[in-house]
Amino acid sequence: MSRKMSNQEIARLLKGMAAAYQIKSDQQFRVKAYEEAAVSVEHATSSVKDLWDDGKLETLSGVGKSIASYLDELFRTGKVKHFEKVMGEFPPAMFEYLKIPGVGAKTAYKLTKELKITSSKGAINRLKKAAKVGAISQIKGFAEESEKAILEGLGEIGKRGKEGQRMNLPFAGELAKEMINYMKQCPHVKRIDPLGSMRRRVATVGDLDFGVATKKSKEVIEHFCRYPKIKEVAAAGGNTARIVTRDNRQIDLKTMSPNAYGALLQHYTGSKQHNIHLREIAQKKGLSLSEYGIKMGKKSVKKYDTEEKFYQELGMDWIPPELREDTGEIEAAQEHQLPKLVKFKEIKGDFHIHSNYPIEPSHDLGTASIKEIVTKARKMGYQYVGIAEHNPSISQHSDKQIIAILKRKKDVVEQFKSSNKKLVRSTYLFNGLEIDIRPDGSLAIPEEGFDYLDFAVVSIHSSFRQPRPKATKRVLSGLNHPKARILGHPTGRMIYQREGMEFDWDQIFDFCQKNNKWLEISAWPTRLDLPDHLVREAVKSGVKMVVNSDAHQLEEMDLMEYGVSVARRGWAQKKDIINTLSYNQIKKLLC
Ligand code: DGT
Ligand code: CA
Ligand code: CA
Ligand code: ZN
Repeated sequence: MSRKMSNQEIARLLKGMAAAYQIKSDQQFRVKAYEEAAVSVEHATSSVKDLWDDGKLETLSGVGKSIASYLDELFRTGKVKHFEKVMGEFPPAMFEYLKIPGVGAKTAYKLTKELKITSSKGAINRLKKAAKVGAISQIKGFAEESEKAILEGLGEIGKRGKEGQRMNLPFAGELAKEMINYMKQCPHVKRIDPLGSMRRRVATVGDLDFGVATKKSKEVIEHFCRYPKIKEVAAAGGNTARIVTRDNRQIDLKTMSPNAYGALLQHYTGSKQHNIHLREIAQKKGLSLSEYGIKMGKKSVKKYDTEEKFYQELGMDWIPPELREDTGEIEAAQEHQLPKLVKFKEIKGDFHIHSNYPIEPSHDLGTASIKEIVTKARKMGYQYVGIAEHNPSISQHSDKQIIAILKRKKDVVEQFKSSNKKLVRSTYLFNGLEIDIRPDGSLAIPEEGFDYLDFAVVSIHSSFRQPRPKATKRVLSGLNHPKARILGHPTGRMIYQREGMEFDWDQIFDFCQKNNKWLEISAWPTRLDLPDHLVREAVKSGVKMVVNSDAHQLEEMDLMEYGVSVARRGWAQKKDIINTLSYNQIKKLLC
């Protein structure tokens, strides 16, 4: 196959199969199997193709044997004969319409039939036109509301881009904080927690979910439905409500009395796969699980105020939400072998901050001064901070000029340190640089320039499409310089914009481990790179990582917490993360 299929594309294919079966016949078990496989692929923390490469397709818990064999065919040959046969019976436009939020199999099919649209090319545009002239509400069984819904859905497609409207974790996190602050104004809210993918700190979040412990469900729900940024209440009643905000973000909220809150937390944190596995374990013990608690045979439901007690009842330790993806955490909890995950408060510094020092780079400069950065770092409780601006642009400077710029920057830093002794004694300043690894593996500053640096972050910012062996060599060559300690945003992925580069990770891990090089976990919202599944591989290989904010503005230093989330989802402990070391330990490693 010429190009790697993304999980999203594979999931779409599987959803297409589910839809085809739904219309073709009433084989509900097939529909369900494909739908479950699609969800499992969509939520997978690794690339499915990578799993297949490693012979680990079976670790995807929602993918059964027969679908796995079809995926095998897909990766080997680029297509699946059986899929083509089943889906080939339907107009290709139908599968385009399935991408519209709120449009299911039957509606999609009916639209193609009634509007006589078959080709997938231009299918969406033709549907838009039809909706605008009111042709959809003329279809039997379609009301004006469905026309409006489809128009809305179509509008969303545009905004979502190709990949769907999931939010980046840091964005969702800030939204969640706003909601929590708002909900806390209601005196009946005893406790509020983000649930679902937000609580699991997945790199992208579909919708926000919250749980509230309260004895006054009605009042809490009412308060929720009065959220100032609301566009509409999509549903409300009993102990649950769903709203849509003016910027089209869906938020779910569920309430529970405090004495049963533990089960609610557990149930709606998910993941779905984690919960399915837990349910199987419970069933074997004759227990059934729900958001209300645990039912023992014919007895009434037992309630749990905390999640710890809930998990304990099932014979296991409490599992940090970040690990709840059914990738071995349940087994580890049963054996009391869960890792002690790294915490945000253990982070003692940040090595990737762009200051506004006029270094004349070809990429973007930061906006904060060195003094602002060090002061902010101190406020955050850091023992040290590293500035790492982009290197001076090589197209606009001679080697001599670059050396002069770097020398001047070092002088400025030294001067700053001597005139701010007290500040620097509490939060030490390292003078670094983020240097491009050029396509041939060379670094974008002359050798003499390194004399004026404490350390370098080396990163790829161009030519992302090199073949794997060449890309691997490029990285190893870039990391080879003694001052190059950190590989910045290693895969170069941009969430929903660019897939990560493909390297021979074993070689890179091995090199880093032997030469004391550190892989960055960038907290930058569209990067979150290394991605969590690679963090986990790195941990297994004994590679050290460093969590950095890559801040270009002062407030962005606060993104650090999301980088730590990525580390935690990768099962990283304090010992795996280099910037949990104290200043004295770090100093020895850097000099
Ligand atoms: P997202 O929103 O796509 O990023 O992913 P989640 O994991 O937040 O999924 P969501 O919002 O559909 O549901 C929240 C959690 O609730 C999910 O992780 C598992 C749990 N859950 C328990 N029972 C159900 C159920 O019947 N349906 C769904 N969709 N989720 C359930
Ligand atoms: Ca959610
Ligand atoms: Ca939800
Ligand atoms: Zn960069």
